[in-house]
Amino acid sequence: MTEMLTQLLRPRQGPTTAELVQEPGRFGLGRVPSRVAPVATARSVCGFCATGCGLKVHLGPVGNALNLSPDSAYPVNLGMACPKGWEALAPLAATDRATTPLLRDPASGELRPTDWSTALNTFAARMKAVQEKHGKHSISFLSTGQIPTEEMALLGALFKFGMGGLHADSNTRQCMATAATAYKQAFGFDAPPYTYADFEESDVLVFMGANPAIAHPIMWQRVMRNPHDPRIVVIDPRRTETAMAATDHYAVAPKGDLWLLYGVTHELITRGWIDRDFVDAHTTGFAELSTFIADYSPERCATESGISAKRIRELATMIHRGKAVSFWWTMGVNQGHQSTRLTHALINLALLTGNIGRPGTGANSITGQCNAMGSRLFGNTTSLLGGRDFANPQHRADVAHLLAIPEEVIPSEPSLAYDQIIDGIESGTIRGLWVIATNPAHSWIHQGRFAALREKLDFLVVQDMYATTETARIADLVLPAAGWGEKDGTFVNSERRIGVTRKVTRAPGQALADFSIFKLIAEAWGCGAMFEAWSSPEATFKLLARLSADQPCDFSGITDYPFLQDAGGIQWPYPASSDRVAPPANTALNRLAPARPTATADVYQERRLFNDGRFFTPDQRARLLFEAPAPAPESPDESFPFWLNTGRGSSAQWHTGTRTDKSPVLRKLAPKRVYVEINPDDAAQLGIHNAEPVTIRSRRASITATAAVTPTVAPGQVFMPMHFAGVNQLTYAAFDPHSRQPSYKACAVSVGRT
Ligand SMILES: Nc1nc2c(c(=O)[nH]1)N[C@H]1C(S)=C(S)[C@@H](COP(=O)(O)OP(=O)(O)OC[C@H]3O[C@@H](n4cnc5c(=O)[nH]c(N)nc54)[C@H](O)[C@@H]3O)O[C@H]1N2
Ligand SMILES: Nc1nc2c(c(=O)[nH]1)N[C@H]1C(S)=C(S)[C@@H](COP(=O)(O)OP(=O)(O)OC[C@H]3O[C@@H](n4cnc5c(=O)[nH]c(N)nc54)[C@H](O)[C@@H]3O)O[C@H]1N2
Ligand code: SF4
Ligand SMILES: [Mo]
Repeated sequence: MTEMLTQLLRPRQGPTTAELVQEPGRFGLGRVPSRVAPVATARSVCGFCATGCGLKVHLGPVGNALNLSPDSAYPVNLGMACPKGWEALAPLAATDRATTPLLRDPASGELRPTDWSTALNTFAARMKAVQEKHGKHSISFLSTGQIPTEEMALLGALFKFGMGGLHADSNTRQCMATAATAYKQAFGFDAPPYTYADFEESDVLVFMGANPAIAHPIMWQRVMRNPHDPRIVVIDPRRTETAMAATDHYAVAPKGDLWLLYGVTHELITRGWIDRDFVDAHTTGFAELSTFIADYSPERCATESGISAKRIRELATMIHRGKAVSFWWTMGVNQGHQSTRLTHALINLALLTGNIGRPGTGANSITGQCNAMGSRLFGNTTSLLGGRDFANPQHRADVAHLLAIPEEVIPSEPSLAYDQIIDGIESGTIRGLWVIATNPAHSWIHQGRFAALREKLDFLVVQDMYATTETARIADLVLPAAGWGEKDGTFVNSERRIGVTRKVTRAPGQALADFSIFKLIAEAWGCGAMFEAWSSPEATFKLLARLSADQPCDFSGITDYPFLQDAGGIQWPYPASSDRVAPPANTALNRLAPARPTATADVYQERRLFNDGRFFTPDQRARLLFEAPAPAPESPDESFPFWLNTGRGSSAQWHTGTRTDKSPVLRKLAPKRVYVEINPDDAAQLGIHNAEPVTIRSRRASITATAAVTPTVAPGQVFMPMHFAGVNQLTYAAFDPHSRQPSYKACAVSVGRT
């Protein structure tokens, strides 16, 4: 360990971030200090959202990042970027970066700087002590969708195969668990089928519970480039920026979506507006669905969905008339008490109407974080490396063989989900927690309960870029991590495109790449030899490519980072066997031209799944799944008369703000204080004026916010952005039973003048 540590901490060429901070204005919207001219450019992908835009980072004479611009040759963003992308370098220069490990001093109770050796030895000794006292499975980690796949895979492998842990999850549970679960159940694999070209090729686009104009601005730009004069339908209780720009807004009642979609399905089936050939050849469950849906006439669905029978029929007609209809969804669907079945209701619409596998179609989950897709495939939490199943002996044997590790170290039991890990901490079965690149003390649902858990943990480790996050401040040990731009690796974006992210500047002080931290922990734990082949991010990538072979996500044809980079990123699947003559079974390799291509930017750029109607289930048929709608676990009543909806507030704010709050440019573009949007009628009735402070109460907490009186929220509803810490004190911890994703967007509150 000592040798590895010395090597990693050896002063490297180029200035440190701290030195760069001394030159104000050096980062940002294209500002290059006059005396430093870029001498080279590195191509990278953005580390915020899952759009995965290509960025060109311009480097100074000593190889350090000066500024950046969007990459016009990258097939995702075509030269565009949103404010976060333009400002991606600014958070690296923040003054509150964690620059040394910090250990809580028992005497003073304060976090104090320590050296890496002490930090690593403490990590190993205290986690092992917890395991000895409370059992192997009494330690746990909560990780992320925001570090490269190579790091995520190393973490998952280290924890489960090296440290003997079992219970681990990531913030993708808060975000993508529903889409992943629904795809697995319906398609047999977690496989979003689309490519971004579909935004431009549909003539009807249905967005449900998605606000891409704010949350995925560059995807929205792709929609705006659509030349087919499309119908754009937005299903959202709020009149969002996306809804305003759409052709049709369906202001569905909060959590009324299942009723709406069942009304539409009823209309499609009773009118015979379905693609019977496709349904018969490629799906199962149609007879059962037809029987079930008979009870869901548009008239019956109107009351609960808040949408008139006439408009339900109009939506069915639009879908029927569309030549290429695509269905897109994000958190308004994934975060709900019945979210998996709601996702299936959308997937059913695509399957019933044969809108899948062709340009401009699909049942398409939009991903949130830059590498949520990598986390889903290689996090080694819910599924075994490469989208495999821990319970399947053959899968365990394959992984053991490929990694040259004993089969016995691979657990066969499933891990607890995030909320169950939290329950485990509450009940005392989980005593050691390691939090990597997520900030649950702000983002997890029902914070009051989360805060109380700190007392129950024997050891809390937080590995983050900043020592100031809500979670880092309550840790026993803080491990300082390098961030995006300070390390190499790959991300998998929303359309399954694997892209390379590059180290373009040095991490400050003694902060290390998460990859290096995991390697050092493996050494300190005594299992370093198991990860010898994982010698660098790129070596790990090659290992993962081999691990992906013969899986639906097979990318074994990608040889190395330069190949990937030259190609402008590559969407999986890209099997070695495609070599690269014919499309592999099960997939459509659209626009694939030459028989023996080289990896150039105009080859292999767009592909979608399922053009042959063959899915990844054992019988290759997709499943039509459904369930009767159930009321939300908490809904407004006399004492708490409003629905509280939460989500993204502005395109300049990222989640808990640890990164975006560090950019002066982004701070200017974002609201300063927590606010609550309330309808003018409700405000008038309560005597509330715009911009005055109000108190929001739920059964769990009460917080003060600034009133934003606006007709974009319907009467009886209020909306708060998730970027401010108090919001999750109000939320109610309900979960979808299949995906265990929290229902962040529906609880009951009261609003009153402060
Ligand atoms: N600027 C910015 N961009 C981001 C992020 C960020 O923090 N900031 N985060 C990224 C991540 S991780 C994610 S997951 C995505 C999230 O992207 P989105 O899901 O698009 O964003 P949200 O605002 O969370 O939720 C979308 C919409 O769901 C609606 N909604 C609420 N309840 C319901 C309901 O019952 N039915 C329906 N149909 N709609 C409902 C809300 O009104 C909201 O407009 O954004 C990504 N992009
Ligand atoms: N009320 C409400 N709550 C929500 C939501 C909602 O819609 N409403 N949305 C949910 C969703 S979809 C999501 S995805 C979550 C997001 O919730 P979080 O994941 O908790 O939010 P982030 O602020 O992105 O936290 C990421 C942390 O990782 C750190 N970090 C960044 N890069 C690196 C790195 O390379 N290495 C390390 N070690 N650390 C790094 C950052 O500093 C930050 O502290 O919030 C969820 N919470
Ligand atoms: S849209 Fe997403 S990936 Fe593109 S620049 Fe903005 S944050 Fe980055
Ligand atoms: Mo997310």
